[in-house]
Amino acid sequence: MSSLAGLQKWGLQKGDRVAFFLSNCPEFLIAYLAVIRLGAIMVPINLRYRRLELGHILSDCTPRLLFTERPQLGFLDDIGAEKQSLEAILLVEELAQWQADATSLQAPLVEANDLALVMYTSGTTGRSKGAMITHNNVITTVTGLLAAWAWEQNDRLLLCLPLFHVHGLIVGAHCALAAGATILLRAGFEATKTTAELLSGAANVFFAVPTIYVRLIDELRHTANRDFAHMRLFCSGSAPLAPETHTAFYELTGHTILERYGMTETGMNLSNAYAGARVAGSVGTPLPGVSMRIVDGKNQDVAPGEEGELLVCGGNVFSGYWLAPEKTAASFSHDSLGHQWFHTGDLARQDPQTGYVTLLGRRHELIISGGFNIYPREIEELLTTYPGVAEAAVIGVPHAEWGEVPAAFLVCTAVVDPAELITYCKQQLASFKVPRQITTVDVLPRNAMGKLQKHLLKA
Ligand code: MLC
Ligand code: AMP
Repeated sequence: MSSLAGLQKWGLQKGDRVAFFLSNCPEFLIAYLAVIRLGAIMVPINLRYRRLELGHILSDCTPRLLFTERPQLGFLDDIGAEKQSLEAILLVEELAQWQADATSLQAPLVEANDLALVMYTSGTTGRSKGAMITHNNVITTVTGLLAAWAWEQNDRLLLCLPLFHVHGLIVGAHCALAAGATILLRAGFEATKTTAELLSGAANVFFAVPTIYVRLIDELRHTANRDFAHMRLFCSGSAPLAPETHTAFYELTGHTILERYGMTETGMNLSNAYAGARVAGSVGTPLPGVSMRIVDGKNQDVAPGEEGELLVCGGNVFSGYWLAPEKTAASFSHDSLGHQWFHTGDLARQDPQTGYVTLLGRRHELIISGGFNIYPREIEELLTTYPGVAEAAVIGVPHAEWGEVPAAFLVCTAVVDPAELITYCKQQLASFKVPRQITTVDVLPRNAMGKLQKHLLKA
């Protein structure tokens, strides 16, 4: 009996979308592999998403099927017409009932440029965009990482990152599967439990976001046994790893974290060396199959060592945004040889001697909190729907554990109770997007053109 045959028997076809709103569990991976083997497209949804985000994603990618679990059903009840494309909801508890005899299976031909995933990523316009990721994109990232990080069949990856993002799914699960390695899949990260498991010797590879390393360091400061001699690799990515975290982790464990840099749209782009230098504050050099440039505002290459926007090109780069050709066109430029370069929005500088790249910030207003992306515009739009809020500006403020958290500045025409406003936001948006600070101001700082001067709010 197989899930692949079960999904085909149900009628799942090449090009159909299947949304996953599910915690980490083996069934997630089993169903995911079945979906993409049938040429259907998996759409993972962040489990913390609520009414606004869920409604948008379901109405945008119009999935026929949703794979979820009982505790999430209540959040789906909050959504109306936006989920009307759904023909069935498959509960993880019922996956076994969906299996069918594999002898009747006729898996279609799935080609390199067919879509495997549409992954929603925060949008500058307030609504998230679906990044269309092909089988070839996944393969390019995976083959690059297998070579660059010396994956082996006897590796054991402790995977606590969510499977609904590139880091957990592609860097973690796909690489381990492709290497024929073992995945110790966990529902999430818990400092005490995860530390104990890492010390137990069960795993030898660990991937995390910087917030997790900050919490591990806190935990290790009052742990007597810090013997990690069995560990082969600790990696960090998805947000900037503070050099202090890099150093503190080395001092406590004797391991130098390998930092790498990627994006939903591009998979993995750059990495520090596995066998060579792992430089704190740097994301290293391009992975196999990835080319990079650093350009100025006129799209001209900057002089070596100068700052500019990082562009990438290669088989890892996605094929565009779902149903959004204009947004796709705006994110690429072409060089004289006809190569397509994706504009990452990340500002970078490359060391002329070593070739190592340092990320310096972002061109857009993206806030990264604990490895999750937040675009201020989405929160600002919601805040101004609240009675009494006339204008809203959201910025990221530094935070020791999360890296950054959102803070809101409001211009109000009536008295607004911050606690009630926060409750209102939590009903509609993932709680990590809810502003941690709310400040009421008479006016928002604007320039002569009326454009908001967010840097003045930061000051
Ligand atoms: C949870 N909370 C967060 C948060 N995660 N707040 C800010 N930022 C976050 N990232 C809040 C919850 O909303 C909740 O608030 C409270 O913390 C407790 O929730 P929790 O579920 O118990 O949190 P916890 O399990 O401790 O989660 C922390 C975490 C998690 C660091 C383990 O955020 C996480 O798994 N981050 C990894 C994200 C990731 O994989 N990103 C990769 C993107 S891919 P309240 O108010 O409800 O109590 C990518 C490309 C690349 O970027 O390069 O990899
Ligand atoms: P996402 O859209 O969630 O895939 O997030 C991609 C963004 O995360 C990138 O554009 C970077 O801004 C950021 N990012 C990923 N890895 C790193 C890293 N190692 N250091 C700094 N920023 C990172």
